[in-house]
Amino acid sequence: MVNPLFDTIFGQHAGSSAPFLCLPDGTVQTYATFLAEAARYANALSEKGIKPGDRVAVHVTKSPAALALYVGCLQAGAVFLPLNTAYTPAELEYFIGDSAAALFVCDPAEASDLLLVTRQAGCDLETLDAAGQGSLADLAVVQPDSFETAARDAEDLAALLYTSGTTGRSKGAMLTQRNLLSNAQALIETWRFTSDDVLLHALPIFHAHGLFVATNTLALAGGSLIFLPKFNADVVVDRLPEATSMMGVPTFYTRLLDTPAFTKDLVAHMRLFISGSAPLLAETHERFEARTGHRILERYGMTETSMNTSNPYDGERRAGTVGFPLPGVEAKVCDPETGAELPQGEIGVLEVRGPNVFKGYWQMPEKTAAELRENGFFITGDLSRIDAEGYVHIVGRGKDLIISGGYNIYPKEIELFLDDQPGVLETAVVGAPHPDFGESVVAVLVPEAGAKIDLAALEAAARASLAGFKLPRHFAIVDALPRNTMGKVQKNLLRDDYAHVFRAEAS
Ligand code: MCA
Ligand code: AMP
Repeated sequence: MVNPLFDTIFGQHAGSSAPFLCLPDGTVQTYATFLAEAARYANALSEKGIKPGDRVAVHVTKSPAALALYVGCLQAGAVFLPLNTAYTPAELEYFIGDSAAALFVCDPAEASDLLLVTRQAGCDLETLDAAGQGSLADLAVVQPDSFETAARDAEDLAALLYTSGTTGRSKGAMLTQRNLLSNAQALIETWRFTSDDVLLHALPIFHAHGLFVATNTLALAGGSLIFLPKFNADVVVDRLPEATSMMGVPTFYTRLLDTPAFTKDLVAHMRLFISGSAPLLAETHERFEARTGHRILERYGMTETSMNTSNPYDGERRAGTVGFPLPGVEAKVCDPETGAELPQGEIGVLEVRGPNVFKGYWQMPEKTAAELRENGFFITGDLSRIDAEGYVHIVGRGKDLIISGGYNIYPKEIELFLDDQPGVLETAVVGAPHPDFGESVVAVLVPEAGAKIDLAALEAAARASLAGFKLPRHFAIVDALPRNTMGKVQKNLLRDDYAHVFRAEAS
């Protein structure tokens, strides 16, 4: 096989008239139509001088053309680097520079803001909008609709996905062909996807969940996607009758439960609902079953590893657990200090090993060495316990991380930004339970002596620099932060103090 990932997942469908993308306007793209467009993008990339191994950074709205660009990158052997559409130009500058991307593709509306940044980084800029129009689309439309697939090895990089770090600097997780292909194969086997499946796809395609878990898996199975631009509960309710299955973050499920038209009859025909990216409350699991008769199947993964564990398809889907290691994946619970495996039932840091585990962080050998052991085990930073029957429970996080609506937010990044604002002496950022997003961001600020913090100005500055989902939704101004005898901020106390701020807002 020339290019294992492309050939096995997508290339196998060349010329197939089976449906692949069912679009909001009711039209359907067959695999053949979609692959012809992907090949035109591969030709366009090649004409731009993109060679196998070059990074192509993509900051575009979800659309069939954006997905064709992803598959075109795979066929051309380029390394696909998707970026959250909420990122601001200030945030994008780091990713373009750090990855040394050869090409940056963005919406035409933001091209002028990013032209200088890309020029300085020696990176080309092309555009693609939500309707599939733009300079890259113009180049692609005149290309042949077949492409000689670039040869790639299983260990070659297929994608570079940035994931924030506890120090505030994002790290590029290097994902190989083997990582992505092995995970899609394990998921088909575990979740029983076939060519009869129609997956309701309302996730973004700039993260592992929507791009790899949903898209690669369904394409490998030869199934189709109801490909929606974003999650909207009313639209999802309209389209669910055509679906056999759905994947989502917990917020999707809580929002559906708040929608009266989401009834047992509406989903009686469904085969499978899957949740991940953030903890699904046992209460949501139970409410969902009471409403629909379906037990949501919860699974657990990370950008660095794709999926690691899943509740069983046939056996008991246990609320509050993430199930068993996937085929080919090993999981063990270790002492956070020594790394020694702990006796069964004890709480420690989960470590995982398997063909799904990434190759390391892009140009960060120290960080790679700190998190990826020489024996292949990756230290997830998630606190877990494995019960007597082998179910993995994620009981907390050893890392300072907030997960809001399935997006990861690293407090350090927000603190570094807020510390720099006028009148601010120091800050602590913590997560608090949120009825819609699961968790949301609280910023606790200490003013400089004699200074008054202008919260409106600070919020405006934050909005200009940080993606909207990272913005604190509650600010508190205090005289001092609680510290232990070592001088370390006691975030656990702050989490307790502010645990009710969003609950109070909701009531
Ligand atoms: C949007 N906003 C948010 C979030 N999303 N605020 C906090 N947390 C969020 N997740 C803000 C926007 O900045 C905006 O604020 C306002 O909400 C409305 O924006 P809109 O885009 O309309 O929001 P929405 O449609 O309500 O989006 C919520 C959502 C979305 C549907 C839950 O965030 C989503 O699709 N999340 C999925 C994330 C995901 O795919 N994660 C997978 C990561 P303002 O009005 O102030 O401007 S991969 C991963 O974690 C691993 C591998 C795994 O295991 O899967
Ligand atoms: P990301 O960096 O976006 O890949 O996020 C990965 C993190 O999301 C993991 O390390 C976990 O902390 C969290 N996560 C993903 N799935 C689950 C789940 N089902 N339950 C609890 N936490 C989860």
